[in-house]
Amino acid sequence: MVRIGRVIATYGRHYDVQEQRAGILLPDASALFQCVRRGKRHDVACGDVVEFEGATGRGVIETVLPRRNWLYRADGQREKMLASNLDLVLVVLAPEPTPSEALLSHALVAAQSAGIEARIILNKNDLAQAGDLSQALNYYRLLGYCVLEMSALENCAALRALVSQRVSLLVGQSGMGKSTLVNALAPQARAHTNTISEALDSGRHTTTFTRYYPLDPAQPGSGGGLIDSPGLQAFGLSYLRPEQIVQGFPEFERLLGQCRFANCRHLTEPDCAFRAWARDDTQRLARLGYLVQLQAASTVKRHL
Ligand SMILES: Nc1nc2c(ncn2[C@@H]2O[C@H](COP(=O)(O)OP(=O)(O)OP(=O)(O)O)[C@@H](O)[C@H]2O)c(=O)[nH]1
Ligand SMILES: [Mg+2]
Ligand SMILES: [Zn+2]
Repeated sequence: MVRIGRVIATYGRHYDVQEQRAGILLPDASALFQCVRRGKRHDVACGDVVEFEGATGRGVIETVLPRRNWLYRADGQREKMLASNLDLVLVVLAPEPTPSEALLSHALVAAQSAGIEARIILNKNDLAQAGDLSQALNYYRLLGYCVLEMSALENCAALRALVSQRVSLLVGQSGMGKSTLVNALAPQARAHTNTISEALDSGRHTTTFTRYYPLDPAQPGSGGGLIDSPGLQAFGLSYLRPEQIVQGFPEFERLLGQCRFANCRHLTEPDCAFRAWARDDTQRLARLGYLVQLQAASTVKRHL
């Protein structure tokens, strides 16, 4: 029997699919099917709406229905679809472990190029070093990004209002508190979390699969939900063209056309407007570095 469902978890080549009717996920346990993909294809992401053949809790995904949007990263030829059909991307940062601004910048570019709204979450603001991180994030606030400060352990009410009725993906480095935020907001989630030292010592990330947790388990399809994902170390975007990449850097986009050479790579070329603007400012120079890094890794030809 062909059914329609939403992929609520991806484990390597296995997928949990929750059946839906009229676009609404069915809440009962009998609506959950453990599926594989027909033909061993590797094109299924958490959030996908699929047609599947299913009976007694097992199934085979036949077709992935058209996606509204999707977020994916690619390092060279290796591609990984993170999730699809999203309303919001939450990039989670915390003062410890040491946050990577490159990862933040690249995740923001990914969301922008996918046409998905993004917010920056400064988690663990109960820690003393949170003030320094907040100050560093002023640069992003001035660019127009919204930064929400919270503590998953003490108070994350600001996030509750934002995610209600929407499907949000949490992304970020390992140990930032993504799963802890999910547990605080999605009742019955019980996503596995771990102390940072334990997680890093073992060399493994705590969360190893991507999973959707409904905010209202009684109505899994209508109250919105959070998608927890494994920690990332890098967010390669080699599938974007250089001119798409610069659109995710608003401070440099406005300088387009002002370098002496139309094909300026903003490295050592004379009269580079990007470098002139960044000159002695550490944060501007760092951002230019993240831009140049993505452009250099692009595997798509320049169209200039
Ligand atoms: N002080 C403090 N600790 C927090 C907060 N949120 C999470 N933590 C701790 O940070 C550690 C890592 O949290 P996780 O939720 O497992 O981190 P994660 O981002 O899901 O990590 P991965 O699954 O490896 O990607 C745990 O020990 C949490 O208790 C917070 O707001 N304040
Ligand atoms: Mg986790
Ligand atoms: Zn230039």
